[in-house]
Amino acid sequence: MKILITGAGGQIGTDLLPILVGRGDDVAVFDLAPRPDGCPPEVEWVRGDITYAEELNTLVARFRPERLMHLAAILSAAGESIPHRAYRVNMDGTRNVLEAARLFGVEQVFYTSTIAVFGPGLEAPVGDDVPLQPTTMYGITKVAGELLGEYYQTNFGIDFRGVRFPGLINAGIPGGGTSDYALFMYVEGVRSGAYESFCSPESRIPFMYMPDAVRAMLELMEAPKANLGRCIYNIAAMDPTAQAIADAVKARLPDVQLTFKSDPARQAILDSWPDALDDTNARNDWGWAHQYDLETMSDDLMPQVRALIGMDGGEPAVHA
Ligand code: AKB
Repeated sequence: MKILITGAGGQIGTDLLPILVGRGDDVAVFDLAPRPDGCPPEVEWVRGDITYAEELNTLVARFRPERLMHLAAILSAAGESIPHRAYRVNMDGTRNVLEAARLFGVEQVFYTSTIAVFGPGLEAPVGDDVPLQPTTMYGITKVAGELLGEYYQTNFGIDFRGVRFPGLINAGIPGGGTSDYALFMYVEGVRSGAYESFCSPESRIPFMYMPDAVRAMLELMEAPKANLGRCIYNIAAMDPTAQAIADAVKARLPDVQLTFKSDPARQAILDSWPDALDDTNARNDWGWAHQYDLETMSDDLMPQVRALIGMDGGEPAVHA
């Protein structure tokens, strides 16, 4: 399968690329960032700006992907500090991807949506079909992307599908999200023995371990269209408080100092998101089932973080 991925230099792409290459896909990447160390040599890496349609179109016209996975986006915390850029990247970027798919006959566009499409005051667990009233630029642009993709499916026959990701955790450094405190507890905990989370210990949002997140993308991508009752699905795995995550880290790193100092801006973003998601539709339509909870994730993740930082004595990969 020929697959073009936008924004694959970020947190998801780092784990996704080797899996796609490993299963025999022919993969190209379109990203503003340079090719990172460790990118599989089979992947064609093209640097370009998603807000310029011509740059993307040139690659799509040449590579002729059957699928386009659209990961490029500015996340929630970064989006609040540069809202106009977030609007441009997330809105124009998504339109350019869908338009490239229409112009060059790409069969499927996979969209990475987020819990940030939801706004405050929803009773958990929050289902797929509640009113979407986000209060961040990131959330607003992701709602628009969901709707635009459905428009392209209805009017131009593009097979548009995607998931609303919770906060994602892996052994790396994420780029500009508000859910990042969870990952930093593991990475900074190992690297420097201490981390001060920018939220209150009671903060609770949905989270998912990256191997589950990548598997969700692959399973939904391959699911028969006839089974899918909708384009965009909530998916869920765990919904620990920040304190519960700190406890899981401390159980594996007893000397670590994990403290909390709530930053009003980032706390407000977290408080606007749901505590937990209802992912019944994903489970019923395409058999979604998470494998990792907080404990099994922590057992699997901690040795990877140690290998990345402690034993190598190196710095973790920084994703744009
Ligand atoms: C963020 O924190 O902005 C992202 C997300 C929840 O979509 N990780």
